Amino acid sequence: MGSADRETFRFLMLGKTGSGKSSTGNTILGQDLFDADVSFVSVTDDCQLKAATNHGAHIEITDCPGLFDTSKPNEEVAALVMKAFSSMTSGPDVICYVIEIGSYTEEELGVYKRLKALLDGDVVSYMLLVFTHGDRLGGKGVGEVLQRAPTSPLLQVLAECGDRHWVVDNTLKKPGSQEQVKGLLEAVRKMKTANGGRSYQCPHYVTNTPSLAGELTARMDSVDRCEALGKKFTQRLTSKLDQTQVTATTQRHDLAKKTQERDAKLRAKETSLQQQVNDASARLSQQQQSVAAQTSQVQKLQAKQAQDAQQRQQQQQQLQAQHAAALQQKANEIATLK
Ligand SMILES: Nc1nc2c(ncn2[C@@H]2O[C@H](COP(=O)(O)OP(=O)(O)O)[C@@H](O)[C@H]2O)c(=O)[nH]1
Ligand SMILES: [Mg+2]
Repeated sequence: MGSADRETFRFLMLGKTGSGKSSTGNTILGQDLFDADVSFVSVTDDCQLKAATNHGAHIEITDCPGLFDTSKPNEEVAALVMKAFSSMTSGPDVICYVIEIGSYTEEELGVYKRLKALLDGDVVSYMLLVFTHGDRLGGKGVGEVLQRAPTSPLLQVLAECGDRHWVVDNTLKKPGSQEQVKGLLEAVRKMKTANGGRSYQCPHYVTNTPSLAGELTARMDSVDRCEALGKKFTQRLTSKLDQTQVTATTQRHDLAKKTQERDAKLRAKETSLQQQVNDASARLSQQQQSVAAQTSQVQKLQAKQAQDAQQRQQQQQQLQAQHAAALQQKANEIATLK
């Protein structure tokens, strides 16, 4: 069977120098055709195309170094993108955005945005995030690792690429290394079907003309301008936030002072009221004592009056008895005289 009849997969490898593009290319090809660079320096900016048969498929890989190096001026990045696309025999079936697990910065997100600006809207349907250094995960899924970093700019990229990702450990030897590749080819097959079997064709890169280069640079500059505007906006927001915080602190102090004053006033009022209540109850208790004393005096007087009345009654009775006896005696004397 000639390579024309075989199932074909075309990969474009993008990513920062040292992220593991060449090593991943070799893992996918099943042989070391790219030079893996231990010095972490992009030796050449030239795109390299390597092809091999692996897992019964014809695999073409274009390694495009330097594109994600943040120090590169926009014109150079634009030229590299043109070079990468024009060096492929046909557009890529999958664009591998190669990222070393555990290292992703806002700066890299900026480069990703620039790349998107250079291509067209369809590009995200062809993107697959490749996380190298899978040996660091220790059996955990990359999703689990990202969940622990909810603010990572990588989450935005992952979401844009429909959560398509592949974790690779390029240190594995065969057959382990090739078990991973089987999984990758399965995922790419699904992507090809989802993309209607069409490889990625960016209409801008059919011809490589100076006017095109100009347009690309303009696109990149517009991303720069957006970023600058974003930064200004963030600065304005930050300064507003600072002002708000100062105002809030002043208001908090004022409020605390007012609360203290009000509390002191309330405490003074409470003390004065308590004093009044104490005075009133002291007065009340004095009055109660005096009423009790008066009542006891009245009771004594009443008892004395009752005693006097009884004495008077007794004396009256005695007088009456004496009077009656005297009258009887007189009556008896009169009767004797008669
Ligand atoms: N431990 C480990 N090292 C890796 C892995 N992939 C790449 N490397 C190492 O990372 C360094 C850079 O890799 P390379 O493929 O040259 O990166 P490139 O600049 O993107 O092409 C090399 O030393 C590789 O051996 C991986 O999955 N695990
Ligand atoms: Mg390389």
